[in-house]
Amino acid sequence: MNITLYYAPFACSMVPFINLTEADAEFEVRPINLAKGENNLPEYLKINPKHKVPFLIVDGRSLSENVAIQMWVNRQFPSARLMPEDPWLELQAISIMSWCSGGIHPYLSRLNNTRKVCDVPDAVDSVRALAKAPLMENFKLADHMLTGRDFLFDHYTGPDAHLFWAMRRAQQLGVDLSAFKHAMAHHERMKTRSSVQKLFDFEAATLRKFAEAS
Ligand SMILES: N[C@@H](CCC(=O)N[C@@H](CS)C(=O)NCC(=O)O)C(=O)O
Repeated sequence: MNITLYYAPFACSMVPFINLTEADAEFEVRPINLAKGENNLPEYLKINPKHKVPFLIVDGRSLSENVAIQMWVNRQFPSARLMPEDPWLELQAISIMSWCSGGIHPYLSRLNNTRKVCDVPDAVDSVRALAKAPLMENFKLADHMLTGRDFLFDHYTGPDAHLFWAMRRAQQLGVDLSAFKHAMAHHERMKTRSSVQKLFDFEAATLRKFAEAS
C-alpha cells in the first residue's frame, strides 16, 4: 500500500503524521511550504482544490479533512487502537476531533492571519482579542476533560494528537495556556512520545530544507 501525506510544518497535518507514526505505518511525506504559497500552485490545486493540508493519498485515492484521515488510519491499523473500542466512546472521540477541527481551528486561523477575516484598518488587535476569548473558553473545557487523567480516554488515542496540535499552535501564536494545568500536563506528556519526537525532528529538517531552498 502506498500512503502519501501532504504536510506543512506547524500545521494541523502534524496530527496524521503523529498518528500514522503511532500506527507504525510506512508513509511518504510531501512537504508543502505554506509561507511560499505552494498550496495554491496549480499542481497542488489539481489534486486538492481545497488548497489545504493535511491531504492523504492512498493507492491513488485521495482523502482530505483531518477527522476523516484519522478515522481511516484507525480503520487501516486497528492494532494501534487509535480510537476507543467502545462504540459510544468512539463517537466521543469523533466529537473531540470535530471540535478541534471545527470549534478550535478556525480561531487559530484568525490569529494566524487576521487580514483573512477582517481588512478594516487598525482592526488587528480587536480580531486577535475576539479570537483569543473563545480559544480560552475551549482550552478551559479541555482542561476539565483532562483533570485526573493522562489522556482523553483510558489510553492514547488519535484525538490526543489533535488537541496537542491545537494547544501547540495557540502557544506559537502567543496565547498563554499556563493557567490550564491539566491540559498543559497532557501537552508536556505528549511531547515525550516517540511519535511526537519524530514529528519534531521531521519538522526541523523540513524547515531547514525550506530555508536552504529560498
Ligand atoms: N478542516 C480542515 C482544515 C485544514 C486547514 O485549514 N489546514 C491549514 C493548515 S493548519 C491550511 O492548509 N491552510 C492553507 C489554506 O487555508 O490555504 C481539516 O481539519 O483538515
